[in-house]
Amino acid sequence: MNANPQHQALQPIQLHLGKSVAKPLTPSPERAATQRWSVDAVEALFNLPFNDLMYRAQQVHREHFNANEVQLSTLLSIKTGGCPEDCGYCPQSVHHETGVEASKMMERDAVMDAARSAQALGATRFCMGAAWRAPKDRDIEKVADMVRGIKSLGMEACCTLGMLNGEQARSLKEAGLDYYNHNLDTAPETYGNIITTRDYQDRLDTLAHVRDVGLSVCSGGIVGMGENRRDRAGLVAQLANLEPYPESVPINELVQVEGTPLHGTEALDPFEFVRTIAVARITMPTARVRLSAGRQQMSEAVQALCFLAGANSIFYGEKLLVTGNPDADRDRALLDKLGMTAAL
Ligand code: SAM
Ligand code: DTB
Ligand code: SF4
Repeated sequence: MNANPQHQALQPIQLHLGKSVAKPLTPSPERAATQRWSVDAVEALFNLPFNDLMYRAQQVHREHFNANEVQLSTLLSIKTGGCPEDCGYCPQSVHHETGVEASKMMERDAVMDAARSAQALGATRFCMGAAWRAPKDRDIEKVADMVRGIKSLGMEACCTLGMLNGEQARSLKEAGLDYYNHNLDTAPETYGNIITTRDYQDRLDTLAHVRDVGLSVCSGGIVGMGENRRDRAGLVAQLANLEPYPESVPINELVQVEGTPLHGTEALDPFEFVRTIAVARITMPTARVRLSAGRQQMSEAVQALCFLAGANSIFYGEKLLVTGNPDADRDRALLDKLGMTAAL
């Protein structure tokens, strides 16, 4: 037996899941034995000396992936602004004066042009985002048509449209959608400080609908919103304890937009961001961990540390939804410098 309590805390523990956790339809065999992580165990990972944490993350990463490959996803905002939700980080909420105008849903042809350009630049996944609390059924029909278009190009398709019911999730699945993105964003305890127009259980319910119809799950969160390390551990534990855990885990650093309540929040120490990536990698070994929003403000050295910590996906293309992202040629130059290649 290990006498060091920290080492004991590093072992995931097996527990039965409560009602509130999304259930899988048919977990793949390697995911069937998902282990439950206590917040203490995840926090103990965060508390490791930096080099030990990086070593452990690299070991896990190399067991499951080519450590020199990164998956490229391109985002497109197909319906921007005017969102009735009050998420404190988001420039697209009607509750905040950010100068983002509400616009109508894009036409299918324009979406297809954007997808073809993304594919020509090397993206393999195309993610369509909409500033909705929850789509209407007629919105789903239009988006399903876009999904069929993306699939006809041979790309992976992902959508992030807000809360879904089971029927809507099924329509998207039938159209060929691969992934649905729906972030838990923060720990359950801090959710009410950031968003008041919905609760954590709403997020878990949508994730359960998405799983139930056999869609792959993309779910992660935002760090740098003034939370503490325990809160970050709480977010990662929630994600890792979904059964099965998400196939894609976007870790966003808050992009501070003037006019949002979180503008002016003290910036997160870059090493803490890298630690979050490493802890996500260790607790969700086969997931694509995506170094997501915040790269425009991030040095190349910190991005390289994120790859070392197990990030193996990025948002690729000059724009996220409404804010900027590094240009594609800058990203290709960075990957070249690091001897990394795009996953096919
Ligand atoms: N409306 C849908 C929803 O909230 O689920 C989909 C679009 S919403 C913009 C998708 C995600 O973008 C959010 O869950 C959040 O993680 C991320 N996001 C929004 N604003 C952000 C910001 N300023 N910085 C970092 N991530 C942000
Ligand atoms: C995710 O986790 N991050 C993306 C995507 N999923 C939809 C969005 C980031 C948004 C950053 C601020 C903006 O441009 O609106
Ligand atoms: Fe709306 Fe999504 Fe922005 Fe929240 S994060 S305000 S739900 S677009």
